[in-house]
Amino acid sequence: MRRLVIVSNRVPGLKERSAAAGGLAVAVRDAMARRRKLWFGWSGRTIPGPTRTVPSLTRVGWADLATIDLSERDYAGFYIGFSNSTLWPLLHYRSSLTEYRRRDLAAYLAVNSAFADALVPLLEADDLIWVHDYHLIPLGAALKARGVTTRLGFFLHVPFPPPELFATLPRWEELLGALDAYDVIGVQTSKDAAHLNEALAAAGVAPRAEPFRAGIDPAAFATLARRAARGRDPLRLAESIGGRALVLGVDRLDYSKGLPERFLGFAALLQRFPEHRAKVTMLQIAPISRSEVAQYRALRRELDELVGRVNGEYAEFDWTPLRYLTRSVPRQTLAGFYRLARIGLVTPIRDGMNLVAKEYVAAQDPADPGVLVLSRFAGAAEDLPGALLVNPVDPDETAEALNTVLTMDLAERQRRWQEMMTAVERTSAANWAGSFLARLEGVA
Ligand code: GDG
Repeated sequence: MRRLVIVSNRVPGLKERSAAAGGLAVAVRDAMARRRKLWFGWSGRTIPGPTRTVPSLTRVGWADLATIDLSERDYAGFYIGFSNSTLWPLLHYRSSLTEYRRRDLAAYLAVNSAFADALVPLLEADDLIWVHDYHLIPLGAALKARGVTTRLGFFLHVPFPPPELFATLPRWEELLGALDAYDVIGVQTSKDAAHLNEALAAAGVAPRAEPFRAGIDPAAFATLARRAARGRDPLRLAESIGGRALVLGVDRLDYSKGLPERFLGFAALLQRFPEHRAKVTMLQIAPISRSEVAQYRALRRELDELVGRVNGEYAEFDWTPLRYLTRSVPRQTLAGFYRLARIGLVTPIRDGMNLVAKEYVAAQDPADPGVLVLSRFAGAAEDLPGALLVNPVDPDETAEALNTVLTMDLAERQRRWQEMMTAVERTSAANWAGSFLARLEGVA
């Protein structure tokens, strides 16, 4: 069996084992347990400079890891700049948040070249190379320029916007032209594929993208949640909500996730359906991310204020409606929290897939399942017909969906859960990675 070389901006599993439990890592580890694997990427460290192109090698139980350190300048231009201040907002349809600086694009191209310089000496003749996400669009072309002839695949984890929007990016044709180096290009949904293919055609580039729906390991996550529900922290949470219904949100603190709109939706529930006051508690876990980017800091300030306002307005002396944590919690605890929640509230303004939605479904007790309230703009909405779909920018619509679930009978919750769980199993991580690699190997 050919060795698999995975390239992504960050390499999982470097520090603790639990870090390897994120969506992409789990998918790859479980789907290809029998293959030899090399995972290459940035170490997460910056150095005064210049970027190192001699990788550090580590062996963990399930893969060989190779990483390089980025110079502080490259980190600023490549990661903070072009990746997360230009491409991230643009790919999430947020052109008004999109910044553009020529020097950031130069750093983006330079880091992709540095990745290629560092990776080439580690390659074997018949490796399969699978490159992940928007940070590394030009990597395939940089590898080919250095004489790599093996099969190259690329997967975009985030959405692709309508072509007119993408074309607001200076030199967009050139960036898409770099995709020509890949043998297989995967995106999350058929809509993303249609948009990207239209943009590729407009740029006169020949390759075509196909959807491969990302997912989780449903059986493993269900087991984790069942066990975790008896753990210390989930029991403490259950005790502290004292029989109230729990509404749970879990997202990186990111403007694509619709957090302010979600809090307004919860406030609208309390305002318009006062019968639920003091009978429902919302918990939002929102680990801080990308705090070097100004818009993320502004979002955090906005949320701090909004949470204070909602609680100030609706709290009782013995009931806090909205609990908000910007810390991350261990994966196992998270699984136990999902299982306790009557409602999983997942309302991104735009999201490639959204694995939280699938994790929430897999974590439920089949005998007494909760219900997912999901944004119609998450990729997962295409997969999960049993969810209540909402337009996240309308707080009243979110409030109405919350009220519907809070008054839903057990039979309907079970029917919806069954439908969703079947879909989560069908679109598992193993199927996602397996079908992508089968295409890459040329057997499907
Ligand atoms: C990108 C695309 C696409 C979150 N908080 C904690 C925590 N998490 C874990 C969740 C889940 C993962 O992080 C988040 O995955 P999502 O898919 O929901 O969102 P992104 O991070 O934006 O991922 C997305 C995905 O790539 C895969 O293709 O679906 O559209 O944006 O696994 O559980 N984990 C722990 N503590 C936390 O506090 N341990």
